[in-house]
Amino acid sequence: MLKKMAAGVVTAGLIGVAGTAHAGKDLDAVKARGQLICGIATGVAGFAQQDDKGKWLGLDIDVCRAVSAAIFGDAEKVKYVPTTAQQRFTALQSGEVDMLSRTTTYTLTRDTALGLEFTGINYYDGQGFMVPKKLGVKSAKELNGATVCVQPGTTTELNLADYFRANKMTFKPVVIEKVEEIRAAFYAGRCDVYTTDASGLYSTRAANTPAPLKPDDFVILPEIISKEPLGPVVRHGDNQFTDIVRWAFYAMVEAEEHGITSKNVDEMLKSDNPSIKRILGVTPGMGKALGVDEKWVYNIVKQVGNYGESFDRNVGMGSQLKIARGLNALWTNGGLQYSPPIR
Ligand SMILES: N[C@@H](CCC(=O)N[C@@H](CS)C(=O)NCC(=O)O)C(=O)O
Repeated sequence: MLKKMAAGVVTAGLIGVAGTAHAGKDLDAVKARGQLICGIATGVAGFAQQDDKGKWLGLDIDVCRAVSAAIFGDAEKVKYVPTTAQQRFTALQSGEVDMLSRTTTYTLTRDTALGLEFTGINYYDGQGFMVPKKLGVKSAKELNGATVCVQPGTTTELNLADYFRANKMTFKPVVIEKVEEIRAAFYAGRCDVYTTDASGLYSTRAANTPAPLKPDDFVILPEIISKEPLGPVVRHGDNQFTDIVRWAFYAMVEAEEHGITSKNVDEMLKSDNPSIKRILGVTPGMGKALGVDEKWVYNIVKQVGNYGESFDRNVGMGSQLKIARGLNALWTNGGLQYSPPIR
């Protein structure tokens, strides 16, 4: 009895201090509008691409859908706004979009001086180089004097300069903002090398090589010259909205770790495992703490899938990209994907 009372006092105390979740201005605006506005890439197969009916699909799209499912119980309440690398931060800062989920690298300056907040890492990446096979280049160290296609407003541009300087090599940049134009320039031979995140190179090679060229005519060099942790971003100023974006993604990772999938999630509602009961809201509390419905994780997993399902379908073995899990495997399988506990 004494123990029970003590526990009750502690719980009440916590709620007293933190209060139940109050919606901030960004979350209020999303709710009032009945729609989340998600800033995405303009077209990167596997991450953000439109199918023949105009529906957006991809690993980054699934993060937007998860946030929508957490807030509205419906993954479809999203308006997608394509942004170039150059435009993306202004779009977020100005309020044109509520969040970005767009192959965006988490860096200190973006997370601070730009007034933004990264909420997680949905794809651990690194920058690479792609060249036509016929050039016979085997290593990035052989690229002295090369003409390099690069997108402005990216970490890519900065790493490129650092890498060539550090290796005492020179290069001629061909800077092009629009991704379809940079691809066209590369495939037309206007530059010897295309550099971007390795995921972007795999995606471009698999999905955008124009006939009669074949993906196999191009090689991605072995050097990965940077860390590119890609993740969702929000503006500073609405901590509850930030929390929802953060935990909507973590929920996908946590669900994978616990073996909860879009196929078995209804079955899992009957599980005796206390963690699973908490995650799926059978034992209430997590939804209340986050200020969303107790079924938030159920809705995410049922409608979007867990992280592994999303990875496989969009960029992994179930997709045309066939990217290995690598660093994006769960920590339990030797990778870096790790969700703090949902408790
Ligand atoms: N991760 C880097 C590069 C981001 C980036 O823009 N990558 C390109 C290549 S995959 C892209 O997403 N382009 C699509 C577009 O511009 O719509 C950064 O955050 O600066």
